[in-house]
Amino acid sequence: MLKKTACYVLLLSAAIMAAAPVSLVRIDLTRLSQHELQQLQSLDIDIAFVDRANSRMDALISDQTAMWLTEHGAAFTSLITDVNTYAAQLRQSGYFDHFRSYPQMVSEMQEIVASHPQLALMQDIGDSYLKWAGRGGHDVWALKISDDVTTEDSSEAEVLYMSNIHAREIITPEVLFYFIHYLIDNYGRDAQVTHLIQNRELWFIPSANPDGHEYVFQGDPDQRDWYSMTDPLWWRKNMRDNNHDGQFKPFDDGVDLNRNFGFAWGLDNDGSSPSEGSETYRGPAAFSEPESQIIRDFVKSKNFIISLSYHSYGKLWLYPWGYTHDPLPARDAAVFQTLADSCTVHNNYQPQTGAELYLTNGDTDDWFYGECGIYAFTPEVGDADVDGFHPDTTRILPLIEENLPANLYVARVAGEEPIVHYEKLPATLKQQPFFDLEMTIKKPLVLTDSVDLDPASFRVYYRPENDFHFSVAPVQPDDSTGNYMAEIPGDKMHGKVYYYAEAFDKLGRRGTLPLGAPMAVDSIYVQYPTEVSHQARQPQFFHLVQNYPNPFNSSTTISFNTGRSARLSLTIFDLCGRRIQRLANQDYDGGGHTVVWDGKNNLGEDAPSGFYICRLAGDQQEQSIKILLLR
Ligand code: 0X9
Ligand code: ZN
Repeated sequence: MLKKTACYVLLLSAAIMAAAPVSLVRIDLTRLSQHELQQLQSLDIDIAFVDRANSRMDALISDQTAMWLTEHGAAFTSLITDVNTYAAQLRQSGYFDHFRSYPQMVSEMQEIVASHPQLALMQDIGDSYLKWAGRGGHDVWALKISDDVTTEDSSEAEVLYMSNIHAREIITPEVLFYFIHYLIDNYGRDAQVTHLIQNRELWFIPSANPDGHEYVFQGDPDQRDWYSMTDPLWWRKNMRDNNHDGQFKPFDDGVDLNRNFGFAWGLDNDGSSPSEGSETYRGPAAFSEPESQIIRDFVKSKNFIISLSYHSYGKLWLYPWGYTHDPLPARDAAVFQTLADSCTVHNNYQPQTGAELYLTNGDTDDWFYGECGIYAFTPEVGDADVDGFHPDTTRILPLIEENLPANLYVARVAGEEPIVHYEKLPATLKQQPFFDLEMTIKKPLVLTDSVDLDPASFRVYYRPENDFHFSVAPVQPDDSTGNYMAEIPGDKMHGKVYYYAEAFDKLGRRGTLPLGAPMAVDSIYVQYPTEVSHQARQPQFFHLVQNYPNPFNSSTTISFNTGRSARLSLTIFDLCGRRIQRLANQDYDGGGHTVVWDGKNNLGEDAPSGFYICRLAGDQQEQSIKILLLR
């Protein structure tokens, strides 16, 4: 009898702990002891976001957990007092109209493929859990974007963009669709996009968890009320029938797909849960789930260099390891840090390892990197203080747009060789005639193999803060050290100076340091305005005259004089440093010359109105003028 009572009490307490979450709260963890933190962890609450720096976290909690927190003196504030009322209001307000349902995602991909069959194709990469189980469900679709898209070109670097592995993170497919449209719409118009589509194979899996996404979207059409269930708006996992009772029940079912991958899977119960009802249930085995198997097999069939798996929220840019605080091998740590730094230049997300956020095991990044050697990142979209899972409709576009530069950047850098290693200049310098930048031909960060450098291609680009045009400084071998040297002229410089180094390998592949320059650059701060008289080290032998007419509408004439015969190139750039048109690259005799620009880009299309930089360059000297095109 006594035994029976004990058993009953145990069951009761388990039921209390499993009570449905009713509110989203922000918990101040500073007042909890280590022991209480462990206890809190064993309550297995649904964590939405952790802010380590400020010792706080957002979590969906039941009334019982709220009582426990109060009893233990943990301060918490309600972000959403009643998650079900909130969900009902959201559904009623038409909030979901601002996001794509899974059928919408699929039909939109089909439309893109139908209208751009050369650039886009769709691949059915497998069945979701519910489809596999014969209970409805979905095909999981991947979209590929590349020129000549039906041909697999092994020389083109492959990049994977994925989102929505967690059902409720509905902003994440929007980030991908915006980028997909940006690529398709700008092909043949924007030089960078055209280059990427011609030289990369970009793959997208907009929803890695379509069953879960539909559950979030549709709600529970049968209005069932299992133990006063939480609205499906808050669902995170897939739809696996854990207890094989033939139906989906939110309390018992679902696997956290981001704990089901096969690297260090189930290493311990902190990084994932063995309990079926837990929000971080890792499943009965590594890759037990159709969705994670699909991604595993798809990734194995490709050769991805970089991957992004979008989540929300927290403004983070995470990378391995997630399962341990052990550092990565030094070379890879440097690559991850450099890539993450550059990805976060524009969105200001915090780059850090997954483990620095909290330990997990079985997440995608660890398997992608640990098993496949992919530079795998998990961006967390959205500001914890402003957005949460459901940003205001006015915030949706900014959140999407802030990730466009990183999406473009990883596409670009996946096929580039970061091949120059340079000694960073100190942050602040007193004025000197020249700042010497020393470089070695090292390969500290190699994304792909086989680098055969062309030392003649070494360049350093620099610009003052208030001028978008980069000037170039040649890089010369320094025979005494075996290194290479460049000189950034110090005269006329004050304030901030931005610079980066560039080199090409013998296949013509470009590498820069920092990676992704000119978007990512280093900077020095020049302390004093110049007092140093100009010390020209290079003989000036040509002179570029302002174009006429300027501004111009249909064509303009560019004139220059050269004091001796020389090989010169004349190139038009836009203000972002992208090459628009090469007007000349030939030998010129000494004397006066003219070249006409008809305002077209290198695809023969009209360049849009705006300022352009016209650069005349020889091997010893270069000079630029600014041109204004008005249509
Ligand atoms: O916990 C997750 O799966 C991800 N965060 S989320 O709030 N979107 O659920 C982060 C996974 C990153 N990896 C590690 N933290 N180890
Ligand atoms: Zn997530």
